[in-house]
Amino acid sequence: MGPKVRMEMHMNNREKLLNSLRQHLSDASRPLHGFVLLQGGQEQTRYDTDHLDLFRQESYFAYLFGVVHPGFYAAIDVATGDSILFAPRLPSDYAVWLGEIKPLSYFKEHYMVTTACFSDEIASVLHQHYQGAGKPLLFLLHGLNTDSNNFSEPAQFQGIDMFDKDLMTLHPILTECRVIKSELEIALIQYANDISSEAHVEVMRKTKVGMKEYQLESIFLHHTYMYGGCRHCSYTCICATGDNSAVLHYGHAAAPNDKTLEDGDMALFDMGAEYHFYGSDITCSFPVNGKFTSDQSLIYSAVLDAHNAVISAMKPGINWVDMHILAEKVILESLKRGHIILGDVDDMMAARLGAVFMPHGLGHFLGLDTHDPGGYLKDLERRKEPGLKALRTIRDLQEGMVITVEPGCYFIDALLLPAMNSPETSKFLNRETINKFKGFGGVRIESDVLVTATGCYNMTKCPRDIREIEAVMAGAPWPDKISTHVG
Ligand code: LEU
Repeated sequence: MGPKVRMEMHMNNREKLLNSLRQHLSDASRPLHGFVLLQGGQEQTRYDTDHLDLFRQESYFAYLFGVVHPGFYAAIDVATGDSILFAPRLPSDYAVWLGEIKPLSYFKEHYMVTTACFSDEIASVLHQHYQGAGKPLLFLLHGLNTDSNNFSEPAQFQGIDMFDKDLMTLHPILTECRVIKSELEIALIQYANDISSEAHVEVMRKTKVGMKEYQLESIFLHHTYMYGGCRHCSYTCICATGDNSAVLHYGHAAAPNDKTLEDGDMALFDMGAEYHFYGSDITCSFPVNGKFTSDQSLIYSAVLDAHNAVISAMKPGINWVDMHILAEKVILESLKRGHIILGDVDDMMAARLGAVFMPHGLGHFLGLDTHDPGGYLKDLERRKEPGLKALRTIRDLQEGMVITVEPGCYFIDALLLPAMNSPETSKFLNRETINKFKGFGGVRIESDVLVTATGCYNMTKCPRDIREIEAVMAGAPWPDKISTHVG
């Protein structure tokens, strides 16, 4: 079962925000008062029906307060550091249909905040607490998510007009707090990784020709929920086999992991569980019949070499774009050795040939969100070149970042055909061998990696070498004892 959740983690997160915010305000010679005010997520019904989707807290709110209930607000007093939760006032029949109506004292104690009040009291409570002159100031969360291009919605409540609002300050500061993980956050990400790694091994062992892709998805979900207490996944499971493994985000409603596994197919399973809001993001690729062919070994080894080369090079100060380029180069060199591409690898790099085989970025921050925010600090601009423009961050690595390393190599007609017709890239492509790989799909190997003071640590513990995978699929025990690091 999952480890006990420690609310101190959220207290520490609030402390970290307060320190950064106060520092920022004093650097700008601004007064150190006002309130950080966040609105938590609301429960949603399915269209016009009363079917309730299972609620999952909004991630910034979860980061600071750890609240699992919908309909909350919360404030932090910048001057005193006091934290105040605002709970919805529930109707009495909540007790009949949904369970005990918890008293405010429960929320105060359970979530380790200074005070708990009702959400219809926000304006009056904050006015009482305020110690500055004039209207109290609210620091509201408003900013761009650079993965979705959506803006976070600033809090709204009755009486907000009685406050001054600052929409600019909070978002970049709070986002930056989330980029560097604390020990307690790392422990949760490690736990999500441990149980998900174990579930991937279970999937590998149970995979047989003739099964449906969704049966493997089901084994993963069962394992992480049954043995790990993980009710949520970090994202929709991608259980792709055969040519589906060249569809980067396969597994969605219109491509629902429903192909039958055929002898000779590669599988690409990208699945990660979430535990107390913190996630994992892991991909394993292997032949469904348990034995690599030489073509499969060629592509798999190209990707594994890239994965390992990046992890060997990662340490604070290394730039992520350089890691992407390193992965591309290792893959192109292997493809050249396999006569899939021809010519000089540096010329290929200049022609951005790598993006034909790996159109996505090498990896992204991971935490409360699968694509954790903070990839593009203010003033950092996205690159324009194919492949590089898909990077979800271009930052230098820092100790405490958790980032996925997920090189891939795919045979995607929608990219190969134009590349064969383009004067810049066609000369590198060996049509004859590439045609042999039609329908191959692709390979991705993805681990979650923590940047340490001197290098990095791979938090994912799945069989990666070809021999390890073949042995595990043939029934050998997976030797690494998977231990939880939560304490
Ligand atoms: N996680 C990747 C990304 O950066 C996509 C994945 C399907 C390779 O979007």
